[in-house]
Amino acid sequence: MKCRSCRAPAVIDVYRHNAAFCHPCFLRHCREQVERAIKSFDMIHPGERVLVAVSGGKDSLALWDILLQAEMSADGLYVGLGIGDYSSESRRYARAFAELRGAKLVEIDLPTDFGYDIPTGSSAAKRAPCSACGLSKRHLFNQAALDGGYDVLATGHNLDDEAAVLFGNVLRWDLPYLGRQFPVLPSGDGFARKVKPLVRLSERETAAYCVLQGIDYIVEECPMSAGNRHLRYKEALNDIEARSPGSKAAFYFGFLERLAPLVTPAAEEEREGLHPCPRCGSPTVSEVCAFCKLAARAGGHS
Ligand code: Q46
Ligand code: ZN
Repeated sequence: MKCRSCRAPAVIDVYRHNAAFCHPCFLRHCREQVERAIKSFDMIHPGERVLVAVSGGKDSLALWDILLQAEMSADGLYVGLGIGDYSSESRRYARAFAELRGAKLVEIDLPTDFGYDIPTGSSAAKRAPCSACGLSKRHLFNQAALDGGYDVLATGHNLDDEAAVLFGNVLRWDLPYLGRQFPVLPSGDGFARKVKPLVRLSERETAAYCVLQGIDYIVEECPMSAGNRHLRYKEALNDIEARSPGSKAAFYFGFLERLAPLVTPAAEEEREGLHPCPRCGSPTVSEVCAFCKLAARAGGHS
C-alpha cells in the first residue's frame, strides 16, 4: 500500500477517499480537510479569536491541535461535568495538552461553579443523562464564548457525529432541529457563532491523527453514554458505510447541499420568539431558560 501523495509506504487507508497515506501526508490530509471546511462554510476569518470546547477526547484535542498548527488564536474550554473518575481523567488530558503547548485552557466546573453535576441533574429533571449534559454544555459553551469576547466557538463534532444526528432528525422529521444542523450557526440574539471544523473527517481519521501526532487523549467512553440513541444510529451507519464507503459523507453533505436550504425557515422561526432569560440573560423561548430550570431542580444555581 503506497501513499497517494508521495508513494512512500502508507500507514493508513481512507476508504471513503479510496486513498492511502503515509504518516506526514495523512497529517497534512487532516489539516487540509479542516482548512477546506473552514473556507467552504466561512467558519473562521483571519485574526479571529477562537474558543475550542475540549473534552479530553480525540476529536476536540485533534481540532485544537490543528487550529494551533494553523497558527490561529485558539484557547481551549474545559467543562467539568462531575461524572466521577471520567471527569477527573478527562480534565487531566485537557490540562496536559494545554501545558505541553503553552496554550490557554479556560476551565468551568459544573459542581463547583453551579452546584450540581450531570448524574444529579439528570435524575432531578427526569431527563436522560446526555440530554441534561447537552443542555448544560450548550449553555456554558455559549456563555463562556460571549463572556471571554471570543469571535467563535468551535466544537469537535466529526462526520460520524453529524451523520448520526442527521439520521435521528430525519427518522423523526424534526424540522427545527434539521434547520439548525449546519456546520456554522451565526452569532446574534445572545448566541456566539458556532462552528464544527471537523465535519470533513471521520472518527477513525481523528483517532489516527492523534496517534500519529502523539496526542494523548482519554480513550474510555463516558460511563453515562450507555443507552444514548446516537450510538445506535452510529452503529447502523457504520454498517452501511462498511458495505458502501462514502455513504455517510453522501448522506450528510447531500443534506447540506440539497435539503438544508429548505428547512432553515423552521429554525429561523424559532429564533424569532426569543427573549433574555430573567435569571441568566441567555436567549430562551420559555419564561425561564432550560439551563436555569435544570440547575434549580438539581439543587444548584445559575
Ligand atoms: S459527556 Fe455528556 Fe457525552 Fe457523557 S453524559 Fe452524554 S453528552 S456521553 S459527549
Ligand atoms: Zn437562564
